[in-house]
Amino acid sequence: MNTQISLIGAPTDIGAGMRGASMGPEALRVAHLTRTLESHGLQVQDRGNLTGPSNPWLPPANGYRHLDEVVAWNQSLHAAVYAELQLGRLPMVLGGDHCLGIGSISAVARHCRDTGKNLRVLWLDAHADFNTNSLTPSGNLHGMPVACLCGFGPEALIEIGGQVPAIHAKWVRQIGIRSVDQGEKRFVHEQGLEVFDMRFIDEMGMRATMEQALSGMDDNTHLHVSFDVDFLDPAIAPGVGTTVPGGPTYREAQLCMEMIADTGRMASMDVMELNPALDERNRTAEVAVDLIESLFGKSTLMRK
Ligand code: EXY
Ligand code: MN
Ligand code: MN
Ligand code: MN
Repeated sequence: MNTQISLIGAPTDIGAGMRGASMGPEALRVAHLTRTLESHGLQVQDRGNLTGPSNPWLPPANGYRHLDEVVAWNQSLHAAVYAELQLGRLPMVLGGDHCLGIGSISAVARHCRDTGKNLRVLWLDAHADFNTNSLTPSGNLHGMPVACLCGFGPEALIEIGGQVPAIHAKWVRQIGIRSVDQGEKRFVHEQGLEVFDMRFIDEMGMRATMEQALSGMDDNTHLHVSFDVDFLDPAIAPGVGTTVPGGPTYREAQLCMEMIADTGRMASMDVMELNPALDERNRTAEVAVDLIESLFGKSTLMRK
């Protein structure tokens, strides 16, 4: 795996239904993200934070809240992630809310087109994030990034990566899903997204789930991990705006990350939706850093 990591802070809550995810990047830094990665022999460059429009806190217009601002943040993130990939580095986006997945993953998809790689996206989340402006109950764009990436969304967002759609639904595997809106659920089925929901994980266990979700990759696969912190059970991760009970436990989440690390294929990632305003003494940020450590192959005594 690439050992040259670039941290890109995107301090905004522009697509969320609650304020506070804008403080996510700093909370991850306070939880010693850089030092922790360095302790595993990784070379980390913290590129600091992107800047963008502030949150005007307005109601939806045409089914979208803050569309212009969401576009601006994602354009800027797209450029930053693409630049790091061109330098041969592994970009780690520190969100920020999950609408930023559009800028991040569209950049990864563009890089994969440039280099002839096959893209696989692992979407770790309580939510499918597959709403459109007609399906959304809220207008919040953090509930729509996967749909936008698959070509369903406002023009200015779906074309950020230069090709529409940026990705195909069949490249995506969603894990940990347990909150999907009615219309969104139909659309997920219609588009054929592969979803390993909590029912599946309950019945099959995390190991079999990850074996399936990670199957079919090869030396030419670029694996992108989009980690929405609300993937985790709220008992271990209260610091998010949209907690949903019944998520993976600490050990299940660790195993998920460890199995991703074992593939050696992860080449870009996001850490999204951490909301320090809702956290308790930064403990959700600390859990996120623990899990990121496992994503980069922190091993126990049992393995090399
Ligand atoms: N499905 C709901 C909506 O679209 O408003 C909630 C979305 C929450 C999205 C979080 C970040 O993953
Ligand atoms: Mn590359
Ligand atoms: Mn999400
Ligand atoms: Mn979520």
